[in-house]
Amino acid sequence: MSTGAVAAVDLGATSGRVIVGRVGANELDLETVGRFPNRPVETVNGLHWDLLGLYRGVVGGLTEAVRTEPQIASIGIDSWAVDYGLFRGGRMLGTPFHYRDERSAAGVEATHAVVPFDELYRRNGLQFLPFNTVYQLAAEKHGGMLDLADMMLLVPDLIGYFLTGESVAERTNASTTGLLDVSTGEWDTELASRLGIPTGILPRLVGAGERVGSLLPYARRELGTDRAIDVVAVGSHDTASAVVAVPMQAESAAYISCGTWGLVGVELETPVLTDAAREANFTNEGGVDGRVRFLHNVMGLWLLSESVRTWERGGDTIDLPTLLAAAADVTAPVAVFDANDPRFIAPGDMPERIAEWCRENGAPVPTSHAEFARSIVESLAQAFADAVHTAAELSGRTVESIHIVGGGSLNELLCQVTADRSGLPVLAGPVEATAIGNVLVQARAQGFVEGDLEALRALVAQAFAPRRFAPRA
Ligand code: LFR
Repeated sequence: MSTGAVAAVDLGATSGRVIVGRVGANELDLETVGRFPNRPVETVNGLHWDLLGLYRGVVGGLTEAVRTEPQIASIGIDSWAVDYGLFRGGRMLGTPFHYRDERSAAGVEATHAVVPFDELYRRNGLQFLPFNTVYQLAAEKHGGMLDLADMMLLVPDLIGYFLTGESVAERTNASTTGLLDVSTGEWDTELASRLGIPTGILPRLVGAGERVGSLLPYARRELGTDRAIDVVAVGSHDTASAVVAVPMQAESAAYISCGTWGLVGVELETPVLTDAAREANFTNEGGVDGRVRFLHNVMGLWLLSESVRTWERGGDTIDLPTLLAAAADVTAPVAVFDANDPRFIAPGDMPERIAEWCRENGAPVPTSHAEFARSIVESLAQAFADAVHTAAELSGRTVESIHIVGGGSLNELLCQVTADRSGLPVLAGPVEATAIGNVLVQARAQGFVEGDLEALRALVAQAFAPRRFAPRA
């Protein structure tokens, strides 16, 4: 085995980045070479992702990647889940919608009228989220777009298609559509047909580690390279890549991948499809190497970022570290609200919605930015702790520690309060778990490292030793 370099493209809900990873048997090193904002756009028909703007950012970042490391062996792409572009004859039909667009509500009703939720759960194992692809497609049907399309590509696969011309659906992300059979891991074409979704739009499935294709000539010119660099499928659902890089002992640990969302769960070998799991709204998403990500979506740092956005729109300037320090100093009792309340999904005035929840539930309404921030942190930590305990109960696992990775692992108050509220030690980091998971799966495909996920996680633990937060009495 020799050391080599790969490029990871990681698209998040607020920003995208391109990272060069250098990996060898005892080496794991990351260098961020590109960063660009992801700014959703609201137009007359709803909330969209600026897909071409994102693609421009990807191309810029990859240009820098090949300049920094001309011999990169491959490129891997991950992003948030569920969202997609529709195509006809290779041409994108319109601008992809953002999962927070409220049009999917109508799709939920239409879908459940044909296939009730408990049957859906038996077939796809997914928690109910109003924006699961299957509901969004039902809304497209209503708009007539679905009949025009001959191909659907999830966001990371769509970027890969622009680079290589190859259309595939990577399995971890395909598992979030609601159209993948949880038992076989193949498209559930019977379900799709019953829902009026043309099965011809579903691309060929590929697994993490498989080669997708190589850069098209135009893309090589754009990137300033004459090498036909391969695009390799990674855990293209960002959470799947993040879980690869959690430095945990999977049999006794829970993980929280905390960014915009807090994805809280355990890694299993087989799905849990019980009534109790369905009622607790736990999902069985596909992991790398056929593992199961048994988890629940908690609202995450979105509550904080959307509050900050509201205050800034109102003319205030917010410095996040200062706000969190002030939140840590709050001594007044603050409300612990239900962070999972659906009223917090759509963009908007988050502080007002939190205040509204408090008034409805007889809880103290926060009176300052610091109190709001503290209330958000306490509420997230409580929801995290509850989800960890539920995951353990539903899966029969004994959980002895909680790993927090992603942006939330830098939030010391959140890590400490999660330890306090769960009564379990919290191990924080790495912050760039998603990019690391993306890099490692490519590095393994290239032969720079070998072994199962445990071997990859050992490498992560060695390169990025987690920080420990012990629960306080
Ligand atoms: C996290 C994430 C979650 C998914 C949500 C919407 O970035 O991918 O796993 O439920 O975004 O796609």
